[in-house]
Amino acid sequence: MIKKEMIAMLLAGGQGSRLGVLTSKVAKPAVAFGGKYRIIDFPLSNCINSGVDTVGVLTQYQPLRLNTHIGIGIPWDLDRNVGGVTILPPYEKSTSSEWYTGTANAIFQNMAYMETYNPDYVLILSGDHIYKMDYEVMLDYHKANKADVTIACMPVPIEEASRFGVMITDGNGRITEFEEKPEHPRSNLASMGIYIFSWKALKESLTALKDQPGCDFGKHILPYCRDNSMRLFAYEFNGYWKDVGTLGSYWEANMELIDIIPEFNLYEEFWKIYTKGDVIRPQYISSEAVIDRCIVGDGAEIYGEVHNSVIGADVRIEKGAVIRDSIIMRHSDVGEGTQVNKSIIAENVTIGKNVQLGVGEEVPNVEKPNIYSWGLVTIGENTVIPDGVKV
Ligand code: ADQ
Ligand code: ADP
Repeated sequence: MIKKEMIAMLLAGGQGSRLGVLTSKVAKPAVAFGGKYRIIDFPLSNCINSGVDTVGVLTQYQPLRLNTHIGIGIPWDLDRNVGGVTILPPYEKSTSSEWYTGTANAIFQNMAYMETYNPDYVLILSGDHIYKMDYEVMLDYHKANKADVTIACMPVPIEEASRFGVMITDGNGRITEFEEKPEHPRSNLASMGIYIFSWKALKESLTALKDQPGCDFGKHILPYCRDNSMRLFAYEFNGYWKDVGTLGSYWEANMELIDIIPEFNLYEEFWKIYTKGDVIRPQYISSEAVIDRCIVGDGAEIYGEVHNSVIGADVRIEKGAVIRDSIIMRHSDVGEGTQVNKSIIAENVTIGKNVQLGVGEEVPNVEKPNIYSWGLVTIGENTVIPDGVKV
């Protein structure tokens, strides 16, 4: 048997319904981010930068683009004879066949994959977070504590704590209480949904709860571990971390990239973020173009004005168009004289001439719930907006 000390299981199968039209045709981890990347690039790059070279990616919801993006893992140096990246969709087994009904159920259904590597530790990751983390340092902490489970965590504003799993620890980092998304949180120490399990603890808890419907780490597995006196430790992370699961946080995380000294820096050499690079021509900025505080992807052609925005690869912005505070993903066109304010435009969108986006009423817009949300205009992929439309 091939031995790997720690393998990673990357959960990438959730629907991501809170991202609305952005995820109607694509899994959340495959959503474009930062003008060049897709969200899953961050955990995958963290893996290789941390020396974790065996990663199972659990997919289920709309996996086509995700699969194409990951391929055999070349951009992340995860094309390996032993280990590397493996895409793990649900499959029929001799005794049962079911979809992944929850995060822990998805891992349980891939017991055979994990056993191939005879791991001492399993790192469980989410496919929808923007951050840089050295998982090896977290593993050292796990070992030093002789922990069964280590949960990466961060303090969050108490008003937001109910969106997360929250925990209470004793003076030594040992978790005494854990509650998944409590209505009235008693602590602001939030779980980042990143766990290291010792193999025995993982196998035991997954097996014990194998008949639990929709078995989920936060709701079922962690409470089981706590109730069975396992050693749960909190690993406090103090870098940048953002769960981009809502339109608001997705927009914000993109906008934070264009700060003059960004809190999250894509330009650091020592912790590179890798992505699949399309072979694409260089960008072209015309003499009438005005651009400030922007990220502009390869192959973009800019003839209009762009302020404070993240423009993806191969986006064309025509003369007289004015873009502000917006995200435009790759392969989209913005026509002459069009104004775009505080909008998120998905891939392959064609916007006609003299269109106005972001001038209408703010949220909630009952008539067009798919377009307005969190004060942002959101346009799903492959949309064509005719000349003169106002949204
Ligand atoms: P949530 O953010 O609500 O809470 P969840 O919806 O459980 O996370 O999804 C976690 C990851 O698993 C996502 O990447 C998702 O795509 C994937 N996923 C969901 N269902 C899946 C399935 N059936 N099959 C495969 N993959 C699936 C979690 C924790 C909280 C913690 C937050 C931090 O439960 O305790 O605070 O993450 O963001
Ligand atoms: P994920 O993004 O984790 O894959 P979903 O997007 O499917 O999961 O949503 C998770 C849960 O959050 C759903 O039950 C959804 O109803 C709920 N939710 C919806 N809108 C919001 C919101 N504005 N803030 C927090 N949670 C929300």
